[in-house]
Amino acid sequence: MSYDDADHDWWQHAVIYQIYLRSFADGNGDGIGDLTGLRQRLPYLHELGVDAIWITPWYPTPGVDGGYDVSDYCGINPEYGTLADADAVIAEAHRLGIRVIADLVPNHTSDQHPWFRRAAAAEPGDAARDRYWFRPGRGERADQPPNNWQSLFGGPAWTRLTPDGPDWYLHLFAAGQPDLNWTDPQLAGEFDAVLRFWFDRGIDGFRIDVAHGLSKDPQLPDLLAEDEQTLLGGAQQGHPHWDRDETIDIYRRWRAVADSYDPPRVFVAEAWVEGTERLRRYLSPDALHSAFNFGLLGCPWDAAALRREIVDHLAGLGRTAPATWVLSNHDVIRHVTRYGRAQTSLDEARQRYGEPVDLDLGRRRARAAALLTLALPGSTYVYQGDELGLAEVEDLPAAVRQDPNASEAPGRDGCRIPIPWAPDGTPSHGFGATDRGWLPSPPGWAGLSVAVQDGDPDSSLTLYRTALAVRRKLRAPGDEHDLHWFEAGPAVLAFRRGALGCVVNLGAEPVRLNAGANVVLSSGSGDPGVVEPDTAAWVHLPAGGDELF
Ligand code: TEU
Ligand code: CA
Repeated sequence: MSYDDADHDWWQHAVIYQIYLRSFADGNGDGIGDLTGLRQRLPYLHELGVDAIWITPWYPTPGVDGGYDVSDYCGINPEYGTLADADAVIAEAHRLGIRVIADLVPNHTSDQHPWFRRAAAAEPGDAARDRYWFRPGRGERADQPPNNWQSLFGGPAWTRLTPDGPDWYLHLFAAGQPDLNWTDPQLAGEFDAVLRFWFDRGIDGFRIDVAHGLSKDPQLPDLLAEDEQTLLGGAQQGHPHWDRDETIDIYRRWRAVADSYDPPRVFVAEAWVEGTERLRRYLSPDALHSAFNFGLLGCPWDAAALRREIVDHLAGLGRTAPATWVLSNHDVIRHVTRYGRAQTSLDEARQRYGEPVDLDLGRRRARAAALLTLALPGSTYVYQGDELGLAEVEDLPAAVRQDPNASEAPGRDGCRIPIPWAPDGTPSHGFGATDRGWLPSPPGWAGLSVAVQDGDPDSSLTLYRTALAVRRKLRAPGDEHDLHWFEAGPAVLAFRRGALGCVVNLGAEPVRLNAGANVVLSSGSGDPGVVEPDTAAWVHLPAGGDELF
């Protein structure tokens, strides 16, 4: 299989698999995932049937925030390999028909990036300083932060450059991640060169980290009220550091670069903004192609709530951009665990971390959710391990945890555990040749490993493989914006996208399908004509039929 180079719209209907590189596959046995490991496992992704992979940051980094602290945008972290290894991954992925999306981190660099070192060494007032946000502290001794902004990882968003000097620098994330100043006249050109560097190497697009954060109000005013200090500050017009209109001008410039390539390269924005209306501002034929929709991350397992999310997202986007669907990623509690605890929001899921959880129920619902999101119009993201039904690992000892994010204690390590490949008796279940990975694996994960699930008709892996194959087969051009709902009671989601009908039962009673319904896939087991509670079924509806019930 290979893809069609002339299909410039592939991103409108793609299934994109997120590679958390450090935890995917270890090629040299040092316990850390790497590019050789990824290349060796590309056939697995080919067999899974994904259209593209998004690889989390692979650049040189001190590793303060899992590589989201970049010290060289045009290199490869030696732990992960070399530029030649990256080239080999890109070439081999393309040979297998898989497109490659890299991760761009334009909101901040590492404090070890030469730009920051140069800026920090320069005198106040020197032009080198303009690349970041330096300000004198408040108070007579300048020992108070310049304003009241808070880091997303906890504490003030400012760190003093030297213990006694007047100047502080801004970091909306860790202190090792100083925020870039996008009003610096040279910076845009620097990033154009970074885009070209990777596009020239053949990558198909970029995921843009913190895409809602690049521009700041140059006055750096205090946030007014406690409630403005939230991540989703975009509800207020003119938030001083989130979701500002100037940011979109940066993306217009990037789009011109992406469009100058053949085939054109694409962008997906990680923009945490308030609602699809605001997200839409980023999306247009002269700005970004698509953006993650995080609506499902906090959505409870509830038919009305899910339907509202789906309807609002599709209506909010109109035809400006394809819908996107995300159930999990490397920043949030895995959805097997969220659904097993029946949380009603992402915040609640975080508050209930470590509480008793029904993982059988969570897995049952996660299987149904997979069929739901893979049937919807648009593109769907699968986070590595979703296809195996992995749950959050919540009992990691504090001593092995690495995530600096103190505001989401105990951090995000529990969704970043190495992938279990085979029950080979090693503690990391075949992840690498060494005893254990950079984070320890639960002993029980041997039974969830790829080799165990491979070929088992009831496994989560088999469900995903079959679903992706059916999705590919039944898709027709034009399906991207097509969704037709059927009314089947308050606890049931039933809809058709082109020739694919989907019924999800979120209630307590079984739902019987029409006797003639051609059920092609079920997330449950037993009679395919009955959709049991917490399961979903796919029905082939040729010629847009409606014979579901
Ligand atoms: O995340 C952006 C971000 O806002 C995160 O704080 C996220 O909202 C939070 O973890 C949700 O639980 C991106 C990356 O995905 C994340 O891994 C990085 O830590 C962050 O940027 C800084 O680069
Ligand atoms: Ca390795």
